[in-house]
Amino acid sequence: HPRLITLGETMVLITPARAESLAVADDLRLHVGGAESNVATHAAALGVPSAWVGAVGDDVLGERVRSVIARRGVDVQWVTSVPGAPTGVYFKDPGNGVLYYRRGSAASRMTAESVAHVPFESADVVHVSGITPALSASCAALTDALITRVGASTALLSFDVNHRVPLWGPGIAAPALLALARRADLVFVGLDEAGSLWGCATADEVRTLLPDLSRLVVKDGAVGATEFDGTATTDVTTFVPAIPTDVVEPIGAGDAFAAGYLAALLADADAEARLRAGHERAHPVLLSTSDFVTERTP
Ligand code: KDG
Repeated sequence: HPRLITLGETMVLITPARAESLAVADDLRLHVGGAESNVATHAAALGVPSAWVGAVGDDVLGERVRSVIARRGVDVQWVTSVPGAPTGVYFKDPGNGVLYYRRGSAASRMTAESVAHVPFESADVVHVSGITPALSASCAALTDALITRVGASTALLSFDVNHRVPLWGPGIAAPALLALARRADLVFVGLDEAGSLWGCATADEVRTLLPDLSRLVVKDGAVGATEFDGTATTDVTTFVPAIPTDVVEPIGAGDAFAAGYLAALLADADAEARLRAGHERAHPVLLSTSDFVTERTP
């Protein structure tokens, strides 16, 4: 049985071969990426038996997504192929964010029914993110149903807020993502996104918005990460500074952080070790233009 099951969209990723803008790059590389399969990939590399659940097109790109994730040691047995719907694609423009070609993708057609057979309840941790509810109405319903399903089991529901601005209409993300976060067992959120979504200026202010959550991790980029463990009335707060880094590209680092943290949590590490494991996993990703590089010299 996988100890960690993640669910979300994984896409074909196109990046310039060198660290230059898509506006001028002639040589491109084809990768595979997606926040939740990135988490499963990093966790598997850390020795945690991990599965990723998603849907891909019934096409060569879908086959590529599935086989690349499998080759990284992640269990893909519950990944489905959707006839007639494309595999999502995104481009990464180094230093300038992402461009999505994913509307109507196979993953956007996932439903609660399409994952009914996946044994989420037998995992220790089920990890989802705030990207999935933004993909389509059926994916929003799926996220809602999955949180209810996992909430009724012994598995821990881990939620990374992962606010992806281009996927949401104005004013919709803030209440939707807050409502989902309140129902999780563990939430990861960047202080920057908590600021833009909910107007929070400090980790304590995020905690005030999520008072009943048993565990909250607020990541403040180059400064460090804070974990709140307990409830707002009996809280243990732990802060671990980030590893000093000349950041090349932040995309994907949050996924690595979550995986490092979750692997440590599954190994019964204490709060300080959990946060340290997150930083240590994120560090090489921050020094790279890839979502999932684990070892690399800048
Ligand atoms: O966390 C990194 C992700 O943002 C990236 O891999 C693309 O999954 C992706 C998304 O939906 O933004």
